[in-house]
Amino acid sequence: MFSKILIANRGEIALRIIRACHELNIEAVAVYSEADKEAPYLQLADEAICIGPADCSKSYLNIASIISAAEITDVEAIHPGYGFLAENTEFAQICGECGITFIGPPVEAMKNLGDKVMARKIAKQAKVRCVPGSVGTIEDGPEALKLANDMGYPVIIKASAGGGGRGMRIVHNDISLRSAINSARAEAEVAFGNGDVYMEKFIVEPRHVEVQVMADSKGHAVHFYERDCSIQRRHQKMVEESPCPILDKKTREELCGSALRIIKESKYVNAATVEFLLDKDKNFYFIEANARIQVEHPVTEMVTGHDLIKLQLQIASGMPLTLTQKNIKLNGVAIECRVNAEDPDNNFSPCPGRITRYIPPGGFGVRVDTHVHQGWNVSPTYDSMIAKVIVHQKTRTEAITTMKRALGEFIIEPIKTTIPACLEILSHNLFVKSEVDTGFIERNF
Ligand code: MV4
Repeated sequence: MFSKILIANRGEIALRIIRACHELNIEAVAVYSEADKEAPYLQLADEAICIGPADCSKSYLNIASIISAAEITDVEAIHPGYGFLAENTEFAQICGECGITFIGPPVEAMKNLGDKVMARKIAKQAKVRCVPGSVGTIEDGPEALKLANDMGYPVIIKASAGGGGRGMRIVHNDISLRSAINSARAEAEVAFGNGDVYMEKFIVEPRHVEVQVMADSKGHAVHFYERDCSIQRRHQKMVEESPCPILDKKTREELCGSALRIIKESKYVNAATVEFLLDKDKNFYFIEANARIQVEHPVTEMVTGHDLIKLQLQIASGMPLTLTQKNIKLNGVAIECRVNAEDPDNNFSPCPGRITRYIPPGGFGVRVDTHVHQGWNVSPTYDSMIAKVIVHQKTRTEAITTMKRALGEFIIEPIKTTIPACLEILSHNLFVKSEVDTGFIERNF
């Protein structure tokens, strides 16, 4: 096992990783920007190093600065958390060249899954159903027109290097197809430096269901069941839960088995999330895979009882998974609500500022993952997510009750947060019945 690692991230996930390190007797080196120098989790770290100014490109995204910090502190590995450099193949490669273990997948697997056209090919080789669509990339010519007509509109154009909703165009007819392809291409070129796009049949009002998997370097892989992340607004998830409340046992087995086949086919190591769309008839289709730990990983931890960050550290250090699939059982229901410093009455615009009163919830079945505290100044420079409230109960009904109770207790003043919006979602009868899809927020709020 490692004796010392560096955490190339900030906020709640940096604190989450520090805690896992300490339970494994690993020294944790934190890095921070000038804007985060007062963060109390830096005191919990065994060492803390300033890596630059508030601006992310000069600190948390500054590869040279982070590698320097790792060299100076003589760490064996770097955990990238989520966001920032977590899926940056150049960073993972440089870590390797410097003799530092990147706590994540091998560069090759990361490149293959990061390229969505390649990921579709891998999924097909693994005999996993993808959304019907183009075999590879498409041009704005007659072939695209023919494919769209063969499948029938609507279709969706996606950037091969994209993800999370950027560089996508929904197309309803022949007339707008060419311009959609060209504008998606242009947007992808600017955003990702790669203009490749592909086409899929547009699945109307799907649920977003994702499978947590973990693979070791010996070729052994297990899944930790699925999360339903359908409650999202403009591609930002707001409420996540595990398990997906509408899956039957057989579909769940097929879904999780499919995710594992993709992971094995791509020679993947460490934590991954395999994303699927679930249509009205409960058919699932692979869409993409994320090569990182995700924000919503705690719901999976609560229902399976396994610490995913510890497993990441063990696997990255070369240890084999001692877990077998039959040791991973679903127990109860977990729900997570993201608390963002945003104003729901003002189009969810960021609402930074100093927190003068802060009282977090607690009690039976409640977990709060956060780095904030009374007196903390929420910076406008970073992501607006400031806390995650996770509840775990025997049934979904009880989980909703506990979450409403916990969010009701949570005092964060004077900044505006998404707590009232989450409470509205939890009280909505369609959410209670779980008759939701990815358009739920836009249609109902
Ligand atoms: C889709 C889709 C429907 N059909 N693909 C959104 C983020 C990215 N991970 C994939 N996404 C989607 N892919 C097919 N074939 C619906 C979404 C989607 C969405 C699309 C447009 C506008 C809002 C959306 C919200 C959630 C999901």
